[in-house]
Amino acid sequence: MADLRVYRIPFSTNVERVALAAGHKGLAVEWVDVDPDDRREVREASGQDLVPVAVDPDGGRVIVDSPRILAWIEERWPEPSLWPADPGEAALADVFCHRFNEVWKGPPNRIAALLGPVAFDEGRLTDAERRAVVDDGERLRGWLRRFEERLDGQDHLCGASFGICDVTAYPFLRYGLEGPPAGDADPFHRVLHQHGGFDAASHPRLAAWVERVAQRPQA
Ligand SMILES: N[C@@H](CCC(=O)N[C@@H](CS)C(=O)NCC(=O)O)C(=O)O
Repeated sequence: MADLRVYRIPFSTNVERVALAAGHKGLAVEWVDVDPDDRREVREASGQDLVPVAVDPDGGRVIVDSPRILAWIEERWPEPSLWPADPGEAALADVFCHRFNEVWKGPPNRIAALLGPVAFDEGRLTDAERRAVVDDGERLRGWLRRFEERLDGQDHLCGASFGICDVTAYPFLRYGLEGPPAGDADPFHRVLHQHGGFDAASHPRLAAWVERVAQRPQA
C-alpha cells in the first residue's frame, strides 16, 4: 500500500515539490493523474481545483497547498529530515520558503498574467504594461544574483544538506537554466525561462545547483 496518494497534473512545479520531498524520504506515492482541463476529480476530493492535493490513505486526511503538504510529510515521516536540525536554522528556512512563495513568485505570475495564457505576444501590451514586464523581469534576474551568492561555499540553499529550501525553489528556478521540456506549454514556465534565464557562465553556482538537485530521487 502506498504511503500517500497525490493528485497531479503534468509539469506542475508545486507537484514536483512533493515528488522531491517524498523521494528524499523514500515514500511510495500513489499518483492520481488529473486532466488539467477537467478538475472534477480534484474538486470532489478536496473542494478546490489546484494540485497538488495529498490524501493520507490511513486517516483519509486531505491536504491542499504544497507548503502545507510538505510540512505534513515532515511531521508524519520526520526522517530523513527536510528542515535543518538547529531550531534557528529551521526558522530561517521557513522564512526563506515563505518569501519564495509569497514574494519571489510575484513577478513571474504578474508577467504571465499580462501576457495571457495563449497569445504570449508582448507586442499587444500597452506601454505601461510593457514597462511593468521589464520591471518584473529585472526584479527576477536581480534575485538570481542573491541565489548565486547564497550558494557560495555551500551546495544547498539551506546549508550543506539538501532540504526544504531546495524542495521549494528548485521546481521553479530550474526553468531559468533549462527552459520548458517538450510538451510543456505552461506560459508561467516560459516566463521563468525568458525573464529569469541564466546559464553556467552567468550563474555558475546556481546552474551547478540545478544540475545537483536534478539528480535527486523523485517519487
Ligand atoms: N499554493 C498552491 C498553488 C497550487 C497551484 O497553483 N497549482 C497549479 C499547478 S502548479 C494548478 O493546479 N494550476 C491550475 C491550472 O493549471 O489550471 C500550492 O503551492 O500547492
